[in-house]
Amino acid sequence: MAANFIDYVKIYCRSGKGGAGSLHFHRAKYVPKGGPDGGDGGRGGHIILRGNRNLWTLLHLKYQKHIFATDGGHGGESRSFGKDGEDRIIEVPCGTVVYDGDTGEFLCEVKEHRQEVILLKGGRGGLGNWHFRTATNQAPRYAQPGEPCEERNVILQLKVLADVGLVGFPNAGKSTLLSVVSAAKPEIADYPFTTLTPQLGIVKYRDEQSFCMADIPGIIEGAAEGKGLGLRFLRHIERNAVLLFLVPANTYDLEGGIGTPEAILREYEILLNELRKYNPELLSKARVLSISKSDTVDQDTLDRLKAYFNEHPILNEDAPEATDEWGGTGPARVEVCIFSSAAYMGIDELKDVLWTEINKECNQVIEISHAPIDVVQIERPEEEEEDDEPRTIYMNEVDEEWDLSKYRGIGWDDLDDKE
Ligand SMILES: Nc1nc2c(ncn2[C@@H]2O[C@H](COP(=O)(O)OP(=O)(O)OP(=O)(O)O)[C@@H](O)[C@H]2O)c(=O)[nH]1
Ligand SMILES: [Mg+2]
Repeated sequence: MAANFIDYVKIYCRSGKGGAGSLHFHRAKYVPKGGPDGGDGGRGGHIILRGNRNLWTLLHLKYQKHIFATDGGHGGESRSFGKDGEDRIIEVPCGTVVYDGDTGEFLCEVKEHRQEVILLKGGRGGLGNWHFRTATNQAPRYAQPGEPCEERNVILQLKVLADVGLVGFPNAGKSTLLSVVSAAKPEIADYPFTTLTPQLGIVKYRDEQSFCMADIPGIIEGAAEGKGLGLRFLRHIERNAVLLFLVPANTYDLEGGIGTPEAILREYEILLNELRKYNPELLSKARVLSISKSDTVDQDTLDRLKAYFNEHPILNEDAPEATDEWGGTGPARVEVCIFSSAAYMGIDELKDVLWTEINKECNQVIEISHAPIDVVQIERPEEEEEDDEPRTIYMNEVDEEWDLSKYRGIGWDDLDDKE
């Protein structure tokens, strides 16, 4: 499964050259000085991207390194036009963003089914000499050449379009939630980083309504610096209307113990911080904080948590101002839900809250600017695979993490000295 989820490809594309206009004079028996009759060249083929909602990944482009459109044909005698070059249409899933492969600059994006975007324009064909005839120059001895083609490396990145994105530490129960509310069958296990690639699920809601939920790999503190799986997958929640934060109820805090509001808020803040480092615009999205695995703590703890968050509502200062029940405006409130996927408790309430948030007018706009990407730093999944030769670590190699000198003076060294 993991190998089939391709959300990054780099392709070298070239549109077609325009055909040259023809330089030709009409010739026929008994027609002296037949005059210019060179026809125009044809247009070169475009490279076009077309959205296709039946595609979910860029897998079909993984092994396609070059895409070339054909050139336009040259113009001919008797004012005949050259043939237009054939366009090349690249089918991509909705939500594909295109960057320049050399500079990382954002070029365009395809969001809707059947939406077509011309990525590279084919050159226009040149005009034949027939166009240049004038009263004073009845025999123009020139015609236009065709326009050159365009060529560039492009990077296609998929940013899936879901309504709700799950954000949480590894093992928070994200995949379990997705498997309970939708028909998706993500891998679930009690070790961190079970989910390695984003998963999507369609959540059925009451009368025939549904919304889409995206489960992405867990985030840990320092993800922005590349720890864990890094922030590579965060782009998949860039366009979600609502972010659902998951913090397990049995989160441990050294001071307070298990399941205290402080422990939960601390984890929530770490997650927020990582999102901020990735793209501060993510913070302006509607958020819901959910406390998962509620079956792992006793009822008293849950009651205490509920009471605490009722008294101390969490506010989302970055979101657009929300209107409250009394008509006033203020920072949007982050709803807090408590649920357990294992015991199926609180799931329906959670869906209610999500549905309300998705349909709020202020959350409808999910436009986000696509920052240029760093083409040098960017990870290339297919190249990483080749590079996993086991590395031997030799004892005399001084690695900072293995630097034993800092342990000198404790334990063995003391013994050695004495001997
Ligand atoms: N008791 C209890 N256990 C749960 C609940 N939800 C998930 N778990 C367990 O928590 C562990 C991790 O669950 P996952 O759904 O794989 O967690 P995840 O957030 O997807 O983790 P990663 O994919 O590694 O980021 C599994 O062993 C689940 O069985 C719950 O509601 N109650
Ligand atoms: Mg998972």
